[in-house]
Amino acid sequence: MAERSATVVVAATANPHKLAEMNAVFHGAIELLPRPAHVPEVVEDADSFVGNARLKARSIVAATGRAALADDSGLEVDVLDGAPGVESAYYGGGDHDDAANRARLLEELAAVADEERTARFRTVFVLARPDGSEVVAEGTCEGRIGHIERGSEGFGYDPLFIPSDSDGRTFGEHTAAEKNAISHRSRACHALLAALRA
Ligand code: ITT
Repeated sequence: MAERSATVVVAATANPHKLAEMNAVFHGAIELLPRPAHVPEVVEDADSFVGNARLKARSIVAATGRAALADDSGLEVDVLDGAPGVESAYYGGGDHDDAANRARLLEELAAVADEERTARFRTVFVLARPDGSEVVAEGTCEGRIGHIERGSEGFGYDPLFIPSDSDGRTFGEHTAAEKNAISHRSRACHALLAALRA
């Protein structure tokens, strides 16, 4: 039987952690070409993950004329009505200042008891094509927010996020392979692969 050929897309992300996680799960089934250096960062001003992922993917399609894959993702904390959500990257005031983002989150939750610290990571992919068509896929990972930072693996909010599907360690204390087995991003990757096969 002939092997199915890989889908080749330009990666919209400028975040090397995301890229590494995606490549580990796609394992070549989707080949990610590097984001061209000349493409300016898009202003992510949509009010939803899918809206921002579409903005990012479409800007790459416009600049390259090729299909592009964008991931917009973030953390939704129930007691904060879903915040930081689409503001996850700059919740602490800076731009992608992970330490400041985590510090603000701990501050907002200072008086919140364990059972009310439920949260989830969400990833939404938009694969946009030059003909205007697109494929959307999503993945979530349920968990809760710890009281202190633990571990130095991963990125962003990982040292504070304790996934429900594991043993009480934060994502910061999971190896890359362990995180990829249960993460929102890997679930979104599998959903995207399934949608492309359908
Ligand atoms: P691109 O837009 O270039 O893809 P980005 O880092 O700006 O990269 P987002 O706009 O989607 O990505 O912001 C996502 C933020 O949410 C990110 O900066 C982290 O703070 C957080 N985040 C997303 N996925 C995460 C994960 O797997 N672990 C920890 N934090 C995560």
